[in-house]
Amino acid sequence: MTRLSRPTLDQLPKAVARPRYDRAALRTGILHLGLGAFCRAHQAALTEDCLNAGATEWGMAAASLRSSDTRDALAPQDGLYTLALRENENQSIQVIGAIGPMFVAPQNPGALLAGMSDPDVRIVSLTVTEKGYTADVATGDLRLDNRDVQHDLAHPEAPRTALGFVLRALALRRAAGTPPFTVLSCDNLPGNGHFLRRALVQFAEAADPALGRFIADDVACPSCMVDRIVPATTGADRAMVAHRLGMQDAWPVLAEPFFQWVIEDRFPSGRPEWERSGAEFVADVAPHEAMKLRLLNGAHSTIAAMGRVAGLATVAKAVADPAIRATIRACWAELAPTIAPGIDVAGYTARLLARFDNAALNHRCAQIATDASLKLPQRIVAPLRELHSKGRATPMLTFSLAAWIRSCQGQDETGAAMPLCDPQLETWTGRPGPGVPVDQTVRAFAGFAPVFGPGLEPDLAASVREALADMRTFGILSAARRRLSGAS
Ligand code: CS2
Repeated sequence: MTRLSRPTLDQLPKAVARPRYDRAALRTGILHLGLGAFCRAHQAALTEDCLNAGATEWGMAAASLRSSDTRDALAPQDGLYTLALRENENQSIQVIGAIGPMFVAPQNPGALLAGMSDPDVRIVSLTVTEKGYTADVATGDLRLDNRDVQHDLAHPEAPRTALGFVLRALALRRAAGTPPFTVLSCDNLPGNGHFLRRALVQFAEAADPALGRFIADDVACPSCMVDRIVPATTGADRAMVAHRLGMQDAWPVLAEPFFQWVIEDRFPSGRPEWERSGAEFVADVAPHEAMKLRLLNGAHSTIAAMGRVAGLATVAKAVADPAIRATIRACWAELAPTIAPGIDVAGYTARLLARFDNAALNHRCAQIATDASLKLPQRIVAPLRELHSKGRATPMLTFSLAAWIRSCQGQDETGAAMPLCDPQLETWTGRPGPGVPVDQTVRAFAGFAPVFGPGLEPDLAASVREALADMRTFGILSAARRRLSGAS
């Protein structure tokens, strides 16, 4: 079968949208770290609109920080790939050309650094997931005990971490008299720009205090809230896309049509007009970010834990279960007072449920459960503590924590294996096994600092304990129903 690539573009069916600009004339204005599905369905898709509108100075380059899989799949396609947007039976399909040069950091760190030092590059954006920041999500401090951070401090010329690359490239630009790029975090972290900046400055200070001052004074790290549900691509998705294109695409991306990108407008070296395709530029991202992290991502983590334990593999299947649906609604009701006034929580959550119901997405609970211990602090624990300090009842948020603990215990309720996919938890030597009594289990988890910092408050821990005991006795769905009805 023909393969998608520059020479085969004009053999695509007429209905398939494709780049309307001359790709050879693009300059690389953005270098993106983290060549995953999310960036290809979100930042690159919005940048594509700018390129189609003639802003040829904003072409993208992208780098994988770990594996070469995506680059290997896309290089024979000249970086072209398909974005299929699906909502139940509706589908639109587009070939995106925004990404030109691609790097695989571990294969050739010098090439990536050279790319980042190019004066044309004015933005370095990141989707490297929570753990990619090598910082403690609960405190925001750089993990100086991380082996890769230590490596980068000792060998700055060949970094391994995202922050190591950013730092080295900024140092090289400074030495060459090239203005710094703006560093744009696009990960689901609270105050992602501040979070990134703090870790970056700490990193720089550990290497060279003058570099630390330069980063603190002269490098902009705007925050932004990104949103689009982008499940991992499956073989069935590839087959569907091949059918629609009449040719093969080794790594298409599937996503929902909905997206949001709310960005703090602080780009001293310029930026694309992303507002052209619906991004919003604001002075303060925090309220939007809290809304999204707590209501969307928080619900996602609860759905993922409950769905996995109950043996419901996807978000759509899990939220079709009345007990899980009611749990999510109850969590939203508990969280509502933590959301800024002026935000239409009822409208937003109604839309969220419709998005979760999108059966065409096949969004797997196991995907969301990955690295849960790095996600819960900002999604569940922070708002829970806020509510607790105001004396508010939070029975379903503590239930969600119990569901997470239950989901870390190896086997689901159908008896199937439930692997952890959370390296931070896997290496925790104090992690209680599945047979350990509820009391001891909750005591151990409540003392797990990366999630709970100094420890979970005793009354909250008691509430988690009751929920976990119920889950063990009645099963997770009955335990949810009992809790919702006030029976436990
Ligand atoms: C999800 C997010 O995997 C996860 O943790 O909650 O990737 C979520 O789908 C996106 O943030 C939606 O914008």
